[in-house]
Amino acid sequence: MRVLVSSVSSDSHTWNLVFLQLLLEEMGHKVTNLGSCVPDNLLVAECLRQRPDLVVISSVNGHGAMDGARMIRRLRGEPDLRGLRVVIGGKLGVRGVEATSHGPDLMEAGFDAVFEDTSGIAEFRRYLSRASIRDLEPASAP
Ligand code: B12
Repeated sequence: MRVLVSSVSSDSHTWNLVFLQLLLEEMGHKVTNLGSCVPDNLLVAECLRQRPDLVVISSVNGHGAMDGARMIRRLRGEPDLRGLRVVIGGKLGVRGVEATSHGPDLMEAGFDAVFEDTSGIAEFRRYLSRASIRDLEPASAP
């Protein structure tokens, strides 16, 4: 798959993005990494320009749930991006392991999947394997 990796607008951390890029490349995917502090409008413009198969959003500064919800609503507002697969993960709030899950709200806002830091990376790997298999299926498959 062609995968776009990005952070949200407020988040300046970068090693999370490098980690995800390496993981995805090791799994055979082609990655464009937009880096940290990506404004919503830039992400939307790059999605329209590159038409990736999957967008992976990462945030660890604690504002990911808030920034992510705003960003995905903006992205889903573009008619051409309504069907684009977009997932988010990382340390999405400021309450750490005590936090209630941000998953339901972020799914409601428009993400296809949410991978909170506490759930580890195995679930994300499984999701990627399933997503890749689906992309290989012919369009007419039942
Ligand atoms: C290095 C670091 C910094 C560096 C970043 C340098 C750089 N070039 O990236 C600097 C000093 C700049 C920094 C700044 C800040 N930081 Co900082 N930083 C860290 C630190 C020590 C390590 C982060 C790191 O690089 N980890 C290595 C990467 C590979 O791992 P990771 O980020 O944890 O990501 C993993 C998972 O989260 C997961 N993951 C992440 N994204 C995704 C996405 C998907 C889809 C999936 C499946 C998984 C996934 O996979 C990764 C690998 O396991 C952490 C504390 C810690 N020990 O984690 C704090 C930490 C992330 N920082 C924190 C904070 C608060 C800040 C600041 C806001 C501090 C401040 N008051 O200024 C600022 C951020 C400002 C901003 N605008 O964003 C907090 C966040 C708190 C929270 N979320 O509840 C942390 C957790 C420290 C703490 N315990 O309080 N930071």
